[in-house]
Amino acid sequence: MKANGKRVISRLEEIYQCGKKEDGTYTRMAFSDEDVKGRKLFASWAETLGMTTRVDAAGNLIARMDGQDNSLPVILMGSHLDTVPDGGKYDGVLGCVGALEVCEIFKKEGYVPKHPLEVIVFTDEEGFRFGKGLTGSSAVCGQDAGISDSDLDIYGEERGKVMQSYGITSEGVKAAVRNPADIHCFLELHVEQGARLYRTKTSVGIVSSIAGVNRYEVTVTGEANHAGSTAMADRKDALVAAAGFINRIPEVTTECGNEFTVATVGTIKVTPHSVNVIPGTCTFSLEIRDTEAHIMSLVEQKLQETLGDICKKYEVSSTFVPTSFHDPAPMSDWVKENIKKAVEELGIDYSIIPSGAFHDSLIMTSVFPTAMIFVPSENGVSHSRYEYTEDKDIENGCNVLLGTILNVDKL
Ligand code: HGY
Ligand code: MN
Ligand code: MN
Repeated sequence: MKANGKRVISRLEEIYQCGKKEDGTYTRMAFSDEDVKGRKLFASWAETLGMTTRVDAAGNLIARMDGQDNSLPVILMGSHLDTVPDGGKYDGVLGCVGALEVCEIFKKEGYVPKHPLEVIVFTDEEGFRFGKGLTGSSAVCGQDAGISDSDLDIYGEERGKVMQSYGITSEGVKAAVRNPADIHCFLELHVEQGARLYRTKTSVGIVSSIAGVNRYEVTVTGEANHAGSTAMADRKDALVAAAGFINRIPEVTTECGNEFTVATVGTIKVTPHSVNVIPGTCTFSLEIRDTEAHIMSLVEQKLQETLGDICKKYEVSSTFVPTSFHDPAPMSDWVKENIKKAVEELGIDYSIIPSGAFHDSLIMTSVFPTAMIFVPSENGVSHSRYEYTEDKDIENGCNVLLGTILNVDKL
């Protein structure tokens, strides 16, 4: 049995087109019309295969194929269809389309697995709309998704209203929790989004662990004042102090971390936000990621100290508020072993690598045996319209997923 690479690639393109927007980007923001369109298309493919589809209480779209013994726990595969703004063709979509391909091959070959199979399209993995993602996987794992109907998105719209497009509520998502005994394992095929496989010309990555991610909201408070009549020596400019701190982040992170340690300021706003007023406050996001929790703590501590020193120098004050925490997450040994077996059977070269990006698997691995298969991203580019993975790598990834499902189905 072999995956049909052409079919997978044409489906990636079809889902991509669902994200086409008037501004020229291809964006499927969670809960948007484009996202809903993509999910409908995906559900129609599954239904054509004779799979049953349902949307759970967290808005996860689930397509199911019966096994020989439906009392056995489900083999779950999938990823997400939502994108970042001006995103690429592969991030998330490959894991959904690749999982459907496994089901399609089984159907066409008349092969009925022992376990029932489910393909899951998780709700709002990216989280850029409300600043918090992994919503669907958190709910499935019985973890607090940290959402409320009164949350405001980047356009000032309320979450409760926005999520109506999926027919879900913030309180209701909890009902999507799954029993660990009901799921045999979870597999996610994904593009690497980094450059390790590409640079080493390696076809497949077996993910060892997913970097943890801690987020904070930092606010520097100075004094708003007249931009013309306040002498430089008299200013308490919140933005200048914040810029001084942000400028130090790369150095501090590199000093206490390793090659996987990263820290990023991704959003920033000042008040009162006027050309002729010295910024009185500057609020920005800070994110720290690493594969080891103690390094994340050390970076946090050093950055807090640096912020304190800089604020003292500029005579301003600051707050440093944690907004979300996810520890680094190892993948399941036995599921990884079955990926390795599949790769070796296929004679494909591979390496074992960590994931710097997070995925729904970061959450899933806390409850269900979980592992990830990576394929190369050209030049390591992702979260961008320039994201690209070669056709042969897409096909390899789908075949490795297929081989792994055959292996885990025997257990
Ligand atoms: O941000 C992440 O790592 C994920 O790709 N959403
Ligand atoms: Mn992404
Ligand atoms: Mn993704």
